[in-house]
Amino acid sequence: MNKSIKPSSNVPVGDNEQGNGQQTQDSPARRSHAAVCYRMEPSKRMLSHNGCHFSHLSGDGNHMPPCLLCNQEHSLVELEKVSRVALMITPEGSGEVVDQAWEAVSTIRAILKQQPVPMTVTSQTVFLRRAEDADVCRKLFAAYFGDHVPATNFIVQPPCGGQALAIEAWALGGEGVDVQFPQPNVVTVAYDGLRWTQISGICPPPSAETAYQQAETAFDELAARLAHAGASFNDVVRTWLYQGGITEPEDGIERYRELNRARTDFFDKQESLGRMSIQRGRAAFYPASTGIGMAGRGLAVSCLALQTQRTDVQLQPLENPQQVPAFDYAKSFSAKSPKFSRAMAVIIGDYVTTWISGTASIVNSESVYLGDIEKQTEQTINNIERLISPYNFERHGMVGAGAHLPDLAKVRVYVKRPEDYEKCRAVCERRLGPLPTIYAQADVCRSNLLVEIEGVAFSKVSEREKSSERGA
Ligand code: 3EB
Repeated sequence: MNKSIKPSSNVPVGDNEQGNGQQTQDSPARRSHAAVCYRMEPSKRMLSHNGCHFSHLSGDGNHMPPCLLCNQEHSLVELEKVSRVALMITPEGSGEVVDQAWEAVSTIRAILKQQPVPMTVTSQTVFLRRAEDADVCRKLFAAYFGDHVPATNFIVQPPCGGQALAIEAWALGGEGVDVQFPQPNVVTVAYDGLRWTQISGICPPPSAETAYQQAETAFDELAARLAHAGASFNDVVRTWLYQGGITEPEDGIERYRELNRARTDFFDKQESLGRMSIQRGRAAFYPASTGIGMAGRGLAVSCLALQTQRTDVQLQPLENPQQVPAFDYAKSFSAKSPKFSRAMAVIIGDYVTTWISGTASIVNSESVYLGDIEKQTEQTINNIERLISPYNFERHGMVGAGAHLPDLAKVRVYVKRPEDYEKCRAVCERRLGPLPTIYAQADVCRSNLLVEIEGVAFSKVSEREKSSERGA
């Protein structure tokens, strides 16, 4: 526990105080600006030790004027000495692309500025309405971030609200955090004996023509960058694969099936080179993943790896008891099955981070509730709830761990048909409560799936279970 990273509960937030612990409270310069300087409240504050919520700081919580910048949603996660912010930013949506991008970046900046410790944006995913708009965003990021551009994935998935873009950004800061930018689109984060590597924006060149070649080239490039960063596929906990024309045939075979064939071949090759051990204990160990469509015919991939020597760190892939593991899907779905786990739990001491793969309305191996967006959304959320439940963790041998829907820090909701957005969102809001979310239009890898949801949950190993373990 470290006091300096926690928002001080004794800072009054009134009409003329911003309550930003980063600066001295009584600085005259700040006072003169305070009237236009509003705190943007997090949607969620998670794992906080002091139980201090901004709603306490702002009295009855209703003094807050409407946000001056974007429609912003963010979660604050405090993991002992390190704080993370997950930001899901959707601009208001009317201006030029560059204006919307500035609006989003300014909002991210304002939210990070109000944190009590300096924060670094390590990765971002930019959901674009049009592929051509990536260049404008790239220039803006270069100007704003300089040598520290986060690992960035541009994906052509129009935000459902009609905006030119939306941005998911992850930032962190705190005592002993070391962030490096060794190569473009490669960011490493080290603290407390943990080393995370985020690699993004791997887009095969146009010379990689077929879906198979694109996937092969992208995975090879990921492996090369991992190696450059001193890591390997053995350390990868999460992958994201955005594929243009995912359900379109190519020489008579669906592009997603070709991607699965290339991924299987790649993992086999990595294993034969000793860079990946797929069989760990009695179970298969595949990263959690999202495999989803985007506009165009390209492919964009990213991954997250974790390296550590710590003995109190455990990686646990999770399967859903109500779903056939994707890697065991029958050949009728894909000649080479999709090699991913339903989720990856990363247990660090008492803290559990659960990366939830893209999850859809699938029971056993079958898509269910065909044509019904509301029921598909419900089933998808039920699948997530069951997947991350303490019961499911226990089934995987981890007693006292597990999470519930309120432990989600953010989700992305991929909606296939724009006209389903409002209905889908109503179900999500009812089931998930206030939660930073981006809704984007994307084809799901089976043409009968209308929605897919991915997310991250943060939870703690229960004290009761630990003490009973100690007592045993
Ligand atoms: C499914 O359950 C839906 O190919 O990496 C979800 C998550 C899906 C990841 C992937 C595919 C992938 O089969 C599709």
